Amino acid sequence: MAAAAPVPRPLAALVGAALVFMLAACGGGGGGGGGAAPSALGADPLGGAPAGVTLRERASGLAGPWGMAFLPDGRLLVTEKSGRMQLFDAAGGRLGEVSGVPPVLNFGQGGLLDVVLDPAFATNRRIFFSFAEADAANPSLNGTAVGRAVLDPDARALSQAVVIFRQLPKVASAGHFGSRLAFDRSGQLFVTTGERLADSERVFAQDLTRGHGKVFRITTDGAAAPGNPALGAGAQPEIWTFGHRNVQGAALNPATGELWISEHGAQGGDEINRLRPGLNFGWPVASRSQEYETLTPVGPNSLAGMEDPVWFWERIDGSAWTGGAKSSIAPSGIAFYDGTAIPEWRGSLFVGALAGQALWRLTVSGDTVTAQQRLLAPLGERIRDVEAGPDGALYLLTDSGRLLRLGR
Ligand SMILES: [Ca+2]
Repeated sequence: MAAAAPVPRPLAALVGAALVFMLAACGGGGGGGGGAAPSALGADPLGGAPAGVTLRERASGLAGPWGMAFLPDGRLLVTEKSGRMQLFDAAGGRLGEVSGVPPVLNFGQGGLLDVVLDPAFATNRRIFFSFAEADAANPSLNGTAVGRAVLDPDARALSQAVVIFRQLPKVASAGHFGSRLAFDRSGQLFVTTGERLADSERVFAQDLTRGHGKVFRITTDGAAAPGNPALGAGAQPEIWTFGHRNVQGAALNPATGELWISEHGAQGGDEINRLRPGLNFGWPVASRSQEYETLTPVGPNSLAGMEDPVWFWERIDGSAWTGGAKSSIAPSGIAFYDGTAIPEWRGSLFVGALAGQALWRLTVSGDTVTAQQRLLAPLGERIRDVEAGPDGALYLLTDSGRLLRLGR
C-alpha cells in the first residue's frame, strides 16, 4: 500500500502558536457546567492550525452524546447513547428533549447511535437514526437497526417511527454495532455496522449471507438500493462492501461522491477506507492489527483481492510502528471539511479519536491521503463525532458530554 510513513509530532511542536482555547458561556437551560469567562489554555492546542481558529464550548452535560445532525435552520439534533435525542439552538442552548424516540437497547457499545436528515427533509421532515435493537423473541440476541420518523415542525417530537432495516442475524454480543448513517448523491442511505467483536462472530465479516461487518446501502424504505453490487447467490442484496471490523465514522467525499469510513482495528491497525461497490476490506483475514492478548498479527497487511486502507495508524500518536505492541487511536466520527471559513482546511478529512483523545486532520488529494496532523491532543477528550456546521465551523461531541465548536 502507498500510505506515506506517519510523521511523529513532538509535543514541543504543539506549543507556542497564537491560538486561544475559549470556554464560551454555556447557554440554555440544563446545559450544566460551562465556564463563564473565556480562559486561555496556556498552550496551543492545535499545533500548526491557522491563526485565529478557536475552540469554544457550546454545551456540556450531555449523557454519552453519539451523533448529531444540523437542521436547515441551524438547530442541532444530538443523540445520546441511552436513547434520548436532544435539540440545541445555534448558540448551543439546550432546547429540550425530542420525544417519540422508539426504545433502544442501551447495552455495552450499543444504544441510540447516529442521526441524519432525509435529503428532502425541507419538504418531508423525515429523519433516520441507527440504534442497537434486541431480538423480539430472544432478548439475549441483538443487532444494529435503522429507524425512520417524522420530526414535528417545532422539532420537539417524532412521529410515525418505523424500523426500516435490521442487521441480521442478531447475535449475543455487547460489542461492535457500528454505526453511522450517510446519504449518497442519489438519495440512497449507507448504513455502517460492526462484526460483533467475539472471535466466533468476527469471521462472518467475510460471509455475504450474514450482516456482520458490512456497509449496507438501502432505500429510504429499507430495501436494497438500486445499483448495489451483485455478490452472488445467497448474498444479502443490501451489502455495498464487506470485511469491516467496526465502522464508527462515515462521510461522503465532496470531491468524488464516494463514501469514506473510519474503522477500528484491534490492537493497532485503525483504518480510513474509501468504499467502492462490492469490495472486500479484509477483516479478519488481512489487517495491520495485532490480537489484544497475544499481539500476534491478525493476518498479513495485504492480500490479493482485498483492499488496503487509504490511511492507517499503528501507533496512538501517529508515529511509525517499529516493533512490539501496536496501539490504537480508536477512530470514531469523521467529516470532510467543505466550508469556506477556513480555506486551508478545504478538502481535509477530520477524524475524531476516542482512545487517542485527539482530532486528526488528513490532507486528501484525489483518492489518497498525503499528510496527517494531530490536533487538540492537549485537550484530553475522547472525540465521538465530528460534523461540519452551516457556519463553516467544525462541531465535536466528546464522551465527557461536551459540544465543542472549532472555527473562526
Ligand atoms: Ca481493512
